[in-house]
Amino acid sequence: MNIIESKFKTVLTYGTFDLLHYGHLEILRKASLLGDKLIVGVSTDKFNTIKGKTCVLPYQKRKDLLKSIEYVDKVIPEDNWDQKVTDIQDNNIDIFIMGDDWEGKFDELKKFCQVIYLPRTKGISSTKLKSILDD
Ligand code: C2G
Repeated sequence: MNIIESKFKTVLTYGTFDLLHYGHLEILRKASLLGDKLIVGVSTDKFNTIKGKTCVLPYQKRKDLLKSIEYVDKVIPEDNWDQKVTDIQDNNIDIFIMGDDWEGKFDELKKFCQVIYLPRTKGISSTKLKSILDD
């Protein structure tokens, strides 16, 4: 009987994940199905300033929410644009996932792992939720 060796696969993705919503859950769920372990890099408040994003929820709350998701195995801080290669190497990442609003932007990572852009979930965004909160 030949046992097919199926390598343990680790998946990595990044985001701000402010006001966690079903669009975030959808990409995280799909990412988790592509491997055995899902690591999520959450943008720190300082990095969000660099990204030009203002968050409703501070880093710790965004991190706690992500850690409560059953298919998220590990949450790491995202402090800058340049840490991805180190994160990929340090965590033995096999697959890097981002929503297709980032299509092509991280192709340089193909040297280190598989890069897959998944379709964004339509009709929901943290920005839309913020505008409702501001009403
Ligand atoms: N997303 C999605 N569908 C939505 C909204 C977001 O699939 N309706 C995905 C985005 O494509 C992204 C992830 O959810 O892959 C996180 O989205 P954001 O929190 O907006 O993250 P972003 O500000 O794009 O930060 O270094 C990468 C950056 O940290 C990404």
